[in-house]
Amino acid sequence: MDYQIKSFGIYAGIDYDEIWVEHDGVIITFSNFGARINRWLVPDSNGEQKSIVLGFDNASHAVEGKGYYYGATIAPIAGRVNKGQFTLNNDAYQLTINDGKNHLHGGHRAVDLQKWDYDVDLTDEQFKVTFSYTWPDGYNGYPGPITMKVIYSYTFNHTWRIEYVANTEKATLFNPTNHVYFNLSGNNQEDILKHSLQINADHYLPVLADGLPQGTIESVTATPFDLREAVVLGTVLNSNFDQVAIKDGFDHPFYLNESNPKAILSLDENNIRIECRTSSPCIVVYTSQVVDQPIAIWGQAIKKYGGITLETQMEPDAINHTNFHDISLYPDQTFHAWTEYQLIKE
Ligand code: FUC
Repeated sequence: MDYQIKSFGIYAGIDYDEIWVEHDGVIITFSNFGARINRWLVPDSNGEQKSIVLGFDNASHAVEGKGYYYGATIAPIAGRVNKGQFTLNNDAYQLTINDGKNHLHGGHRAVDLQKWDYDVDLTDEQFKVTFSYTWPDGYNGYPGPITMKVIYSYTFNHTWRIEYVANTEKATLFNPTNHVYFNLSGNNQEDILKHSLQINADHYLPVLADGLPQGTIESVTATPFDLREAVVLGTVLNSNFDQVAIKDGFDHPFYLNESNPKAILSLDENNIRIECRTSSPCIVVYTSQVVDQPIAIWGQAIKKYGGITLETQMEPDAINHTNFHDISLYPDQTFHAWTEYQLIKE
């Protein structure tokens, strides 16, 4: 295993890095612009390196495509908060509004567009990079400051592991995720409809048209959300089941069962799969159906269903639903969560 630090370009007078980690013919890259995964390059049958995740050419390209959050760390809260409002310890808070009438993914210029400090560490067993960022008290309405670490490692068996560690000086909310989009064909011109997805979940959360959870936890049985056996995405994404139709695909939290792996995304024709393990109770699956901001990936225009996310987290808008997990973080606590995506190519 080896690594190199290359430029990720300059944006608004600040320069950013992309760390290229190579192991066994596979390359995975991370940038300090948003503590993001940016490429995961796997050789195809002709030996050509193709990225199985969507990413950006450089920092200004990431700003151009910021609404897609490719590979970025999302914090303090992933997903939407209803009208950006919540009450914690009888104090009412108002977060900034950046998605219709709601708050989304930490608000304007959240951690996805910030420069993180980092340290790298390479041993015989693994590569590790620790990204650190302090969210200022009151930024986008969140109490803080919140000190965050996102620790990525890449191991000899091609597992990309994410660990989140956070502390706060004032009672706040914390529910981060990573917004990686997979396309296992390595060709973003090919949609993900031929991919199969298995999710070890008996329940899912129905959403409203604007993406907020309705608040109920429903059984997947006899719905397109029953992915307990692997399902080819093309057979479910065009379903006229109301919860698929309302979002033109998946943009839904799945409520995970205990045993790992929680999810397996595969593309049989390329003999490739990703197994996802996590300590988090939910995976939000988003099938990249909204492509209203025309940008290119690796020089080619993005397409509808050009990628799929497996966002591990607690429920979106959890603070406003008593039946969802507690996402509060207090000064005497340390937040911990982990997720692994393992690449398996036969
Ligand atoms: C996901 C979705 C949203 C949004 C965004 C890019 O997390 O829940 O609907 O479009 O990503």
